[in-house]
Amino acid sequence: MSDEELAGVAGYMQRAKEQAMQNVEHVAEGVAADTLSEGKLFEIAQAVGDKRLEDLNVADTTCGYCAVGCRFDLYSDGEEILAARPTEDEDAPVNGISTCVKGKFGYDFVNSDDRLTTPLVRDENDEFREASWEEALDRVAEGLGGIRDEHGGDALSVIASSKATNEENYLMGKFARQVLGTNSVDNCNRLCHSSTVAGLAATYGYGAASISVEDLELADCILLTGSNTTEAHPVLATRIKQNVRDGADLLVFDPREVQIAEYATQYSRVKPGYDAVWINGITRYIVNNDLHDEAFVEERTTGFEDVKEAVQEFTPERVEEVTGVPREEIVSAAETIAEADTCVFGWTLGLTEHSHGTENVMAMANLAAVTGNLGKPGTGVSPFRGQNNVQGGGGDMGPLPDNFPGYQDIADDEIRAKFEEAWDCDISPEYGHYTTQMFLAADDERVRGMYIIGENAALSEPGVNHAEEILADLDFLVVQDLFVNETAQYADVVLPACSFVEKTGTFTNTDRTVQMVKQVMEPKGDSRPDWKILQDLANRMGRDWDYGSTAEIMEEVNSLTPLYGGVSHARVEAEGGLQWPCWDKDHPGTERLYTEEFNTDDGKAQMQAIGYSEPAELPDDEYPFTLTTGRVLYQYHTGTMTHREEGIMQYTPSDFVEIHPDTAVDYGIESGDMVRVESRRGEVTVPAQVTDRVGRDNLFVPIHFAESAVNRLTDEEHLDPAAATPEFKVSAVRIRPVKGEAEPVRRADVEASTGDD
Ligand SMILES: Nc1nc2c(c(=O)[nH]1)N[C@H]1C(S)=C(S)[C@@H](COP(=O)(O)OP(=O)(O)OC[C@H]3O[C@@H](n4cnc5c(=O)[nH]c(N)nc54)[C@H](O)[C@@H]3O)O[C@H]1N2
Ligand SMILES: Nc1nc2c(c(=O)[nH]1)N[C@H]1C(S)=C(S)[C@@H](COP(=O)(O)OP(=O)(O)OC[C@H]3O[C@@H](n4cnc5c(=O)[nH]c(N)nc54)[C@H](O)[C@@H]3O)O[C@H]1N2
Ligand code: SF4
Ligand SMILES: [Mo]
Repeated sequence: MSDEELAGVAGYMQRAKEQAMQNVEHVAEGVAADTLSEGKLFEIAQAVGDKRLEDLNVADTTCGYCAVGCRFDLYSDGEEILAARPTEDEDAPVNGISTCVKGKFGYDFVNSDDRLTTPLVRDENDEFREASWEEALDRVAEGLGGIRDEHGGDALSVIASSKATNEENYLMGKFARQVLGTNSVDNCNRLCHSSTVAGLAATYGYGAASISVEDLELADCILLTGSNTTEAHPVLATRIKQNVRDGADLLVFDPREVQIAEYATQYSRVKPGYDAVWINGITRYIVNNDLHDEAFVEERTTGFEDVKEAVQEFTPERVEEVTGVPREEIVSAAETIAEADTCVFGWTLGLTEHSHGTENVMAMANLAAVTGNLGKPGTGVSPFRGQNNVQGGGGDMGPLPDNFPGYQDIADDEIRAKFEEAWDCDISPEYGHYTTQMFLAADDERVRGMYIIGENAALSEPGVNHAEEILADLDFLVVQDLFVNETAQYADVVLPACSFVEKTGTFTNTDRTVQMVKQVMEPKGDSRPDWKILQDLANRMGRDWDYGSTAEIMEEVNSLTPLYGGVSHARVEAEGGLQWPCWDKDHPGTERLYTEEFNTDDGKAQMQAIGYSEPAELPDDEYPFTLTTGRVLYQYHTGTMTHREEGIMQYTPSDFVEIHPDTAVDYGIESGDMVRVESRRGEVTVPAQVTDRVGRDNLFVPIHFAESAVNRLTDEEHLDPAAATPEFKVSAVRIRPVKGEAEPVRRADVEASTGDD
């Protein structure tokens, strides 16, 4: 690099990155690692003179990685993303001047050499060749249209993308129903928080967080479970830690002693798969000792007596026996929650990715209701959502088999008639397939063609050995993505889409805030935003879509979706974000749900008696360990974005298996040794990370690498009965060391610190 370049912003970015990556290597994990404040690593004003800054494009936009919804200015010279700089506080309600390493530096994927820049079609030799948009779209129209005409729309499925904008997801749902004639449209929420959505909707009316992120700092007590907050939602973790430093209590229940546990007033190790048991145990202690909020229960809930009766079996002794949580810890957690004036209940996938996740969530919803912790500042339920736009694009916009936008039930005749009229088509009242069921339905050819947009199903679905066979056997598969990911390898046509830095629209974050996403670069090569691709395709398949911008699409959303009635681009822009429900253009948006009433027929929270179910697959002599799966800070899911970042790859070059030191001794395994992990469905080989973060009988493997695709091990058949979520968090497995070179496990060397950030 020349001196001149080094002096410019690109050089500065490069050096800042190198410095950041060195920091994370050398400073103990926790900190340099989890959130980076602006001042620490990047002073753009100091890096570029005003003159050069004028030559750059700048857009204030929203991060496209996770659902925290950090806001920052992105700088580009038109060729690449040069810098991300958090904006002023008032425009960045969640993050202020912080971001995590992904939002700050994770942009090399945009210009990566293997970025898809033209459409690809399969040729006569079964190889991909480049094609014009005309040819590729014709092939898709023929492929999907042919199946629709011969077998009916039900033979087609669409997987929509929670990476894409709200406006694009609205069109994905509309395309499925209007153009293809199928209700089988779903998205990654099914693999993630759909049991949260089902459980909260059943009890309170809305399947979403009731809080604003600010409540994490207002609460006197926070109960966190099944959430590796510092790695998966780093900026939220920082806010929680701040509150703990200011004196709040933090209770953490997790089978792994994740880093946030270091800050906890109480950490309890739970046996994976039995959460309803300890939650009901806490509720029992509270109601039996009259520690519940009687006035709230009386005025604002129904079902208390049923709940009280149902929890009686969960005595502290029983809870200890089933979950491994010592009885005193149930008592102390219950007392802490009851004594706190305000409490927030936070959770993530440890609670939901089970064959009975909805039950876990409903047990939690009962606990929040009996303690009256809803609708007031510093109280509420907070499922931390996953993908950047899974709340909005994956839920609110209705690319769902059972709901239109705004959670309007497709089986409701009046609602269906409204959409049939607006979209000028017939819509079946029968629910379509959930994502997990699409793959099962394809087995007997009930599904013959799929349109997969921005979802790497070949790695992220449960039981991918089977998913791969299904994808290979489909009559027609079209994939729309930034890369030829593992799923696209099975496609007949691959359409090149744009990433969030190349398009404009909105994302909705984990606390229901709709925020602007703004284009800062032209689409790479011949790639196109998802909404434009859908429009071209709809028009090729006989429709007449004529959207000039995503703002126009949002106007259509406003007219059909009461929750988003007043959410226009102009307002989101002017007000720096708007929280739904926002009923009309004069409505200010909703900071906190349920301040006055619940979204139920009688306005009360409808508590229901909840027992507990066992995980679908229990450990036995043959498969003695319980495997759980999840994430690490630096990597994002199947790696399409983060694997193209050199610094990140140096730091976390592969998946690994966390093994308890006693187990490691039993098997003669040391950190770095290669270990084969086998389930009844498949096997993967990964380096060992010996650590007491996991319990004696548990193992943990991340989900980030195709080479060790952990979903070869997971089970696709036992799904949550209400939400069809798979049991990603529990599989019975066995292990054996395999001979061969030991691999460096960079992350293994890094133990959590008690450092201050
Ligand atoms: N760096 C990074 N951040 C991300 C993502 C990413 O890929 N990388 N993905 C985003 C997405 S889409 C999502 S959904 C979120 C997920 O965010 P998290 O759910 O926090 O992420 P996981 O790593 O899946 O961790 C789940 C936690 O559940 C615990 N757990 C496992 N089994 C059980 C159980 O039976 N009971 C309980 N109580 N806990 C259990 C695990 O030990 C772990 O601490 O992260 C988002 N943020
Ligand atoms: N074992 C196990 N499996 C899991 C989980 C687990 O905890 N354990 N977690 C589950 C969860 S919570 C989730 S959310 C899923 C995640 O699974 P996926 O959603 O399949 O994972 P990603 O790698 O994020 O895939 C997103 C794809 O979208 C592309 N993309 C990015 N932006 C855009 C865009 O704007 N437009 C288009 N068209 N494409 C774009 C990316 O290149 C990538 O191929 O994994 C699930 N699978
Ligand atoms: S915490 Fe999430 S939204 Fe914020 S910068 Fe990191 S990945 Fe982006
Ligand atoms: Mo997710």
